[in-house]
Amino acid sequence: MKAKDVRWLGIFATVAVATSVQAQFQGPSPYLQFSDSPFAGGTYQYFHLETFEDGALNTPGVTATGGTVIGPSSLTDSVDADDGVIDGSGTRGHSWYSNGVRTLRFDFSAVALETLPTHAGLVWTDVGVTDSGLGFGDVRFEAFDSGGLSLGVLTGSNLGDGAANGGTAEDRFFGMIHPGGISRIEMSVPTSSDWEVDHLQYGAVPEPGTLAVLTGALVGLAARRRPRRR
Ligand SMILES: [Ca+2]
Ligand SMILES: [Ca+2]
Ligand SMILES: [Ca+2]
Repeated sequence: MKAKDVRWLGIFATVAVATSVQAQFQGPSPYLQFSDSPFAGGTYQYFHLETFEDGALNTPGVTATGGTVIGPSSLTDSVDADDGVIDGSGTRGHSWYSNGVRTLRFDFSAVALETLPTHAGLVWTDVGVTDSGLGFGDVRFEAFDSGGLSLGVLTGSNLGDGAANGGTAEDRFFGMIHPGGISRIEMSVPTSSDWEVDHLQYGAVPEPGTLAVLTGALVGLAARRRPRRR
């Protein structure tokens, strides 16, 4: 490729990157099963859904800071469908319990996954004891780009059902779509260290804008390189 062509390709690539950085929050939205996810039905290079039903956080390329798996109990608040029946209860499933912290953090590995997720989210399922009482609290979801910079905060105000018994009507999905990649997500309940999440999910799709512009650039270069007839 000629130096001039490389320069043009660089310009096209810069335009492509500039059009691919928009961050788009999803939710908070009701969630009883995976098909309620705004990410369901998409086409992905990879997609992982961690339901915790095997008793572990073991989907690839993710590391948690804070929290632990809890299994079936009268206080467990799994996503409703995980116990096999949508019946308004998540007590017979597994979830990820805050276990004494107010912020749960999930880091994604670009090495293990080959490319950072463009889609990442999870479901807030419960708050128990809070600073001011039982069963209601604000929920804060934050996502970070490939350089570790915040992409913003999505807040759910006063979520909950006033109880700590596995009811599922108040469960809410929080997520982020960022074509430039997501290196980490965090969820917090600023007034409680007694709460649960479930259905951690993340996947990557090719950036259509980048592909379209780069394809256009390559087609343009091919046309320019075609030998001319005299
Ligand atoms: Ca259920
Ligand atoms: Ca579960
Ligand atoms: Ca719940």
